[in-house]
Amino acid sequence: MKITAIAIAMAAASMLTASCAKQAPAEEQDTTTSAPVEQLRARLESARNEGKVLFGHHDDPVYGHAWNGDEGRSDVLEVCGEYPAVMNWDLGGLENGDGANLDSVPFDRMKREIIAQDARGGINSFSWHLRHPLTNVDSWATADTAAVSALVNTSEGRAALEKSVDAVADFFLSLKNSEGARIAVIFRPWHEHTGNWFWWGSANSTVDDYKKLWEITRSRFDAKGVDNVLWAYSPDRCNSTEKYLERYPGDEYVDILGADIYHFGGSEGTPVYFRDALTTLGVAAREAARRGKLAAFTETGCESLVVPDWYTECLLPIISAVPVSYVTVWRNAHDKPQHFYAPYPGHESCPSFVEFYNNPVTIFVK
Ligand code: BMA
Repeated sequence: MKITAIAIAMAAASMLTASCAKQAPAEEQDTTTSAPVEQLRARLESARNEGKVLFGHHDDPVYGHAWNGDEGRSDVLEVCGEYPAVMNWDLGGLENGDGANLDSVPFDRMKREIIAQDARGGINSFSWHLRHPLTNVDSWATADTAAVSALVNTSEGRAALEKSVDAVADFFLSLKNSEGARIAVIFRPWHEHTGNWFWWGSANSTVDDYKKLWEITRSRFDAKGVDNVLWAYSPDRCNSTEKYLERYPGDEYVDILGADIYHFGGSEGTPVYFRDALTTLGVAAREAARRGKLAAFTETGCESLVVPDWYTECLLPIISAVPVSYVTVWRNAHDKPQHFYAPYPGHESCPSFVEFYNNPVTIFVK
């Protein structure tokens, strides 16, 4: 199985290197005086141009496998000695004024960790599993096929959506470093919309209505003067360029072309994971190069690391083959023992992870 997977990766890699030549930035960025968001863009471009990939982990320093809320901890740090370069956070709950997000991470703690991650030279990225602004059902409630239309095509819905979006915009505006400068971040709204597990998924939204979600989100951010966000577009697996771009809101809305693709089915699932990740990320990287944008593997993972050498045998070949600037794996839940995507001390996947960490392709926070 392993040999098959590697053979697929090698074949796809040679195909991809032929078609996704790494691009030089259009012009040299002055990273000392440019706006924080341009400095962030330049960092991601330079990682790509050097053939390197920043490693990220969701909710990394606030909880992990069998611990919650401690200070100064991180499963990644405890396994390899360094924090991830990218920390992903989820803003679900912020739209309702909750004190903690949907996974019980207090927003004040999150903010402290965002500032700390920025201060140590790291990057912060955000997903948003929001509740429906009109009906208040959670992101996974898919029964209402008019869920998106009601928000973007009625004045009542639009007002509710704008209120939710404004809460996120205000949160980003409030992220400042110790010198009072805004911290640049990556925002990845309306993600995995090509699937059907969120109320903004393709079964519950026309193409035009989905694009309106982006337009309204962006117009509220612009109205509030949010200038510290890079926008990431992240469908689920797509088997063609047409599928990938079907709901793409437009170059004026997107800075990073991503994809969220998980490894299912243990070793048996490895060839499918390689095929889907390489195909979808191949499209993302090609389109990013063509449009002068960045590409990223915005979400991935193999739950429970049931393939113990997953980091070196699966993830590393993929991110080495496609010019993505960063890769983010999902969370290590503290209250669900099987729900983890990064190793924790003592887990059998640690040697593979440490090898991944030591590989010259990967970048952690230092
Ligand atoms: C899912 C799982 C859930 C979690 C949700 C939002 O993938 O991790 O346990 O509540 O994401 O973060």
